[in-house]
Amino acid sequence: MNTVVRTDLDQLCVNTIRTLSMDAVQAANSGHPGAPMALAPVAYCLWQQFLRFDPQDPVWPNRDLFVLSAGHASMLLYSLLHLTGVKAVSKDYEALGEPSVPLDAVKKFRQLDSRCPGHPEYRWTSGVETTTGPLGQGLANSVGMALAGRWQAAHYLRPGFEDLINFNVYALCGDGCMMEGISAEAASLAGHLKLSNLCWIYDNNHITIEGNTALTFTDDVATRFIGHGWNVTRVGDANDLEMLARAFRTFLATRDRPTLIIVDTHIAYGAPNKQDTSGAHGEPLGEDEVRLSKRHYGWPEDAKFLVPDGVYDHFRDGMAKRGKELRDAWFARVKEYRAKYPELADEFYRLHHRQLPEGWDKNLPSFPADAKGMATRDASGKLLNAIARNVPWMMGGSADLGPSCKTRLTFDGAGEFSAENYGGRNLHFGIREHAMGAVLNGMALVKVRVFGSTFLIFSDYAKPAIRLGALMELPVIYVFTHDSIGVGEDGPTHQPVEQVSALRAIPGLIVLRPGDAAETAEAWQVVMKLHHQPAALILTRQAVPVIDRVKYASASGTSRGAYILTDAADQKPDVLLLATGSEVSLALEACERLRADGVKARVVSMPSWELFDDQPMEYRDLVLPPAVRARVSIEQASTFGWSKYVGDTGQSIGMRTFGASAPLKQLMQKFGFTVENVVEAAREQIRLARRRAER
Ligand SMILES: Cc1ncc(C[n+]2csc(CCOP(=O)(O)OP(=O)(O)O)c2C)c(N)n1
Ligand SMILES: [Mg+2]
Repeated sequence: MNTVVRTDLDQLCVNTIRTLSMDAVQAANSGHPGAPMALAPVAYCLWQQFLRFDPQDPVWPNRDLFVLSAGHASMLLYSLLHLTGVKAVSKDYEALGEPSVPLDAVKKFRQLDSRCPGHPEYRWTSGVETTTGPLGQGLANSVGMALAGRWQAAHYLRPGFEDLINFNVYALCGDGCMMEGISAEAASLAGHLKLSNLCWIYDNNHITIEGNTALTFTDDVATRFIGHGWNVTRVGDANDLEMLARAFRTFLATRDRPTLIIVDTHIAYGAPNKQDTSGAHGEPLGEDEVRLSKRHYGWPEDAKFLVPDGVYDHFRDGMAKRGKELRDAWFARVKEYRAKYPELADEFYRLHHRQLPEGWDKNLPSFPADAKGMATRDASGKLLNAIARNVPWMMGGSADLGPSCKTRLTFDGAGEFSAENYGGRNLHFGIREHAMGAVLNGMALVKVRVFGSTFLIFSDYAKPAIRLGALMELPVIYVFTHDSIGVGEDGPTHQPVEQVSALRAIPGLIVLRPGDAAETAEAWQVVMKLHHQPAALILTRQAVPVIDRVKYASASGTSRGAYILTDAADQKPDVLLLATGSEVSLALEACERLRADGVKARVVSMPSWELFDDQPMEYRDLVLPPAVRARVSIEQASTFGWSKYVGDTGQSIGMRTFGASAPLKQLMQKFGFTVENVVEAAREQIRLARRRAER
């Protein structure tokens, strides 16, 4: 059989998605064919009939968003991006004219530099709205997108322009997403916030990698979501386009809560030996099974990457035509809006281009020297409030620790975001750190400026999302407070040890642990200017001295990651003391003690390794002269990684065990964060260096 059996165009398009996916996985000899084969009609129905998306302009701000949370089914998305002719977009959000996913890219699925990598990657393939693969993340991203959509509508819409921001968010997920805890956090939050612009579609195929879900997952998913406050509907046959359309219409008609559509599917639908088996999950079907499946679809068995006549046209005349009309009409409306509300329109433009408003840094507090000092979390709270007041589209919140992390926006009009007030800028994530991270990513993907906070120790609970934010290059700001054993009596469960190292190990994440209030002010200005990098501010619970900037160097060196805070009189130090955060003032004290004894010491404040590593070599060598090998680092965290700066002969004063529950002073003694200990380490370093020089 070598010709396509003529069925209706809908079926032809569905089968094209299926066969493209099968062929790509087979050619790569790697990937997941089963889910695309099963979900082709679901995705087809949604895209062709409902999704408001213009392939010519895949970044049009009011487009509907499609999230493939089951990222392993990436070929489903690539097939759609290819068949609908989605155009590539530049870094500056300009359409380039060339296709995002040419057929050649599909043929090179999973190969180096192909626009079709193993899992969908935002930023790399235009039309991919978020990076997915780690299951459940996409679902929580979609909640952030829907939430940010509601905020944008509440903030920007004016009478007569109610339809300007009304995009919907669709997320497609599988059993894996449903099992991951993050989906429960995200669903709970979305239900609570009544996000009726959110629709999840559950690929209920009863199969995961190890076999049937009878092994692991017998939840009554419908009941669970009803419990979360969702509208739940069901489609008993994934191949029934009419039933699917009805379900989507039900979603569109539901105005008071999110919708879950449970679709009963058959993984690898049409593959005679692999359908309904986990064998169709993580490996190619095999040439023979591909052929047999094609036969089942009425497809030419030997054709590969075949797009039959009429398929491109059908998408062009359906989804693409509708999308373009909607998009053009929207831009016409924006023109009218701009004429009437130029300031709001300007804001909206800046928001969508990740720009800051004029005067975003006006009226920032400054912090005079103060030996008694101030916790860096307190300084941060003041700065955040001053900045957010100047940046109308900046918002965020905490996983129930806002009062402790000082991330509440307290100025007039900031407001509380809730189902009754979508215009509020204080978000309340509840005790859901993991979802918070992924929701922040989703919000950043629709371009609002976001921050989130919790105790540093609980950054672990958000880590998978922080990592994906870094991978996606999203400018999410994390405020992590209670940053060390300095939290004292709460004890080792709440005292971070390895968290800073772990965050520093994430490529692209800017970690900043400022040493006092003034460095905190500089740090906030650094992170606000980041457009494509997430950042983590690591802040103290306890007061630390506000350093005398007349006696010592200005905090402006913070933006270079590390700077000389005080130096030997002849600028030829015998020993370098490197410190971050609360240990900077300890280093200064030790330095003064050493100086009183005639020892030439230099203190380097080192709030950010990443920023410092980015400096030219001349600057790095100026701050840390290679010839000076007597070096001591002081940081109340794991010493992991410090050898990069102190060298293999230097000493790191840090944490090598978990902490303990006790008042702060006792902990400092116990773990060696005392002036005496730093002085002794410095002297020992100098002794060792001299001995080496003599050899
Ligand atoms: C957080 C996370 N854990 C594990 C995996 C590895 N993994 C990829 S797909 C999959 C099974 C998913 O099953 P399901 O969502 O039902 O997809 P289906 O096999 O039905 O397509 C697993 C365990 C992953 N991608 N992410
Ligand atoms: Mg499954």
